[in-house]
Amino acid sequence: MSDPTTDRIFADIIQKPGDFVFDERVAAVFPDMLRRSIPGYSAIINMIETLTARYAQPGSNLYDLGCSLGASSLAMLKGLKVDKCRIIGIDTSEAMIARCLKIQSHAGDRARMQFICDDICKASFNNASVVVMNFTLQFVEPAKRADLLAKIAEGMLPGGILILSEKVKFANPKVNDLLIDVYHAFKKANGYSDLEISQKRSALENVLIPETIENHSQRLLQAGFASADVWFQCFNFMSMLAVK
Ligand code: GEK
Repeated sequence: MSDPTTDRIFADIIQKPGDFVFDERVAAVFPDMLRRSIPGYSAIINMIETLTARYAQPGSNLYDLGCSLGASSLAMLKGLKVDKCRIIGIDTSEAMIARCLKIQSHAGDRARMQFICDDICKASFNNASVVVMNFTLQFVEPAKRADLLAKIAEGMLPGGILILSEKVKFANPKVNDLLIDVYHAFKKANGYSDLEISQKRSALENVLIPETIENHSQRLLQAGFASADVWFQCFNFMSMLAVK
């Protein structure tokens, strides 16, 4: 029997293809899926710990938006060097939050962490020194992104940071095609078949809407951040640091 924590969701031909959803099947294999599908995922998680150590302010809130199983929340918890902070993870998927609560109940200083099932577009933010959106904004309807980022910026303390990681596209079609091509080679090297790669790509088509790095940085500045710069990039995946 195959390992139940290995991602085989798109391994067999799917007769009635539908949009990708964050359900129990996805939650059950999620760490394996992210590790094999996002170049640099574990490096980014490690840097969330490092950046939290540098930017978390005493008595402030730290938000993990689209927390899934709480990997970024746990990294923030590990990085915290100051007192009286709260880490608040929010995700709209009930399956993710249910599994997150089970996993993170073993995370030690549990009192500082809280996980909520909600849509981040409806949530409110205040007194925030560190906000993480690790591959979540790409799933938010494009028309709602500017308002969401402005609301986040408004809820942040001076000197606070937003870590925004996203799959991106490139304005130059040749560069775009090349980076998608090498990304697919990365997935193949991680054991995904051509069928898995193409079926997942179709399922994400209407769900994950990437934008260019320029779009992201301009919108972050308009939202009220003083600066917004890329600190990590691998192929068509990147992470930005926006300082309030
Ligand atoms: C990690 N950050 O491991 N409100 C709340 N959650 C949402 C919304 C929304 N409007 N839209 C999507 N999500 C994690 C990984 S995964 C990335 C994040 C990926 C949630 C969705 O339910 C899913 O759990 C998460 O955003 C995206 O560091 O699968 O590529």
